[in-house]
Amino acid sequence: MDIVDEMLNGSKRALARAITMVENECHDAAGMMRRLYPRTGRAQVIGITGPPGAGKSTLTDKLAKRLRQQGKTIGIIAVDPTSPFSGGAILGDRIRMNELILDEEIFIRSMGTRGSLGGLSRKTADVAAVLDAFGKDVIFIETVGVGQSEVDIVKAADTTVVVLVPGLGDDIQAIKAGILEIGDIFVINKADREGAERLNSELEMMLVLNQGNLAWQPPIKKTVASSGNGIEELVDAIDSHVKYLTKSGELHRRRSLRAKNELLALMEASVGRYIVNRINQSGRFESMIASMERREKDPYTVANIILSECLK
Ligand SMILES: Nc1nc2c(ncn2[C@@H]2O[C@H](COP(=O)(O)OP(=O)(O)O)[C@@H](O)[C@H]2O)c(=O)[nH]1
Ligand SMILES: [Mg+2]
Repeated sequence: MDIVDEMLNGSKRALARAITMVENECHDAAGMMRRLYPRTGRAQVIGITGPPGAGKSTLTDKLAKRLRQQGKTIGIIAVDPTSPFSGGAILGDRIRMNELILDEEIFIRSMGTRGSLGGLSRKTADVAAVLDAFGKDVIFIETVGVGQSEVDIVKAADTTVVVLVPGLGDDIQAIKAGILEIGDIFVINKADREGAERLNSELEMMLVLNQGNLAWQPPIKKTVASSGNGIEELVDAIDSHVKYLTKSGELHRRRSLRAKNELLALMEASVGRYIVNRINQSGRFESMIASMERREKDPYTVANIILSECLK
């Protein structure tokens, strides 16, 4: 039996190894994905994003426990660019989520972001696909929502939950427009703190301005993740969003857009590699760059020359 067979037989060790292969962009990973892909598309993928310290891990922990009570199996992918650890362990997350690891049906993987900025969203999507093929019912992707790469990561999710907290700098303008657009559900966590009401009304106003007449009005839920307050309501909101996605055809639309983007990104990467290899082999790369340095040629012209030669 090989790793895919073992994994599909339910081996958690094989699952962990398969994920490592994807993470390390192992040569065999593509062959593995070919066999796993037909088994994907069943899991519900939930993105949890927001500023550091907002309570995303605590919230994910509580949501996972709640869903376990409904008999669902869970995978958690924690992506944190602030993690200083190579290979990806986020110490805080590991410790806090340790309790969950005791539950056989919850699989947690922390992913480092070092040295893989561009490919990170694709890797995260692939790790989610592996968990999906393994048979996890619900997959959480926790990511620090600060920049474009995090927004890209969250695109792998069916439902995106944006977690905010009162008092993170008084100014709601600090909340980037990008994060308002990706939120299907907004959570004001640490609602036990002062300023939750004000954040709520400010957020309501921004969402009204932002949404025009969308079929789905992103709800705002208040939670205290550390005590579990509001988790039930959040689970209900996620359920409603899934129902909306299915009924409206939006799930299908999102997933086909995702498939298209995945394919485009993969092709861009491999065409790029192919061209760089060719030009390196020809030994003319350096001289072309030198001609740019001398301002004899501009980068557009050079790129065009290379492309037309390669595509002949
Ligand atoms: N007061 C309060 N603290 C919370 C709440 N939720 C999480 N915390 C605490 O906030 C800190 C950061 O939480 P964590 O889940 O690691 O945040 P993350 O960085 O977004 O994943 C931890 O010390 C949590 O115990 C909450 O609702 N209220
Ligand atoms: Mg966290």
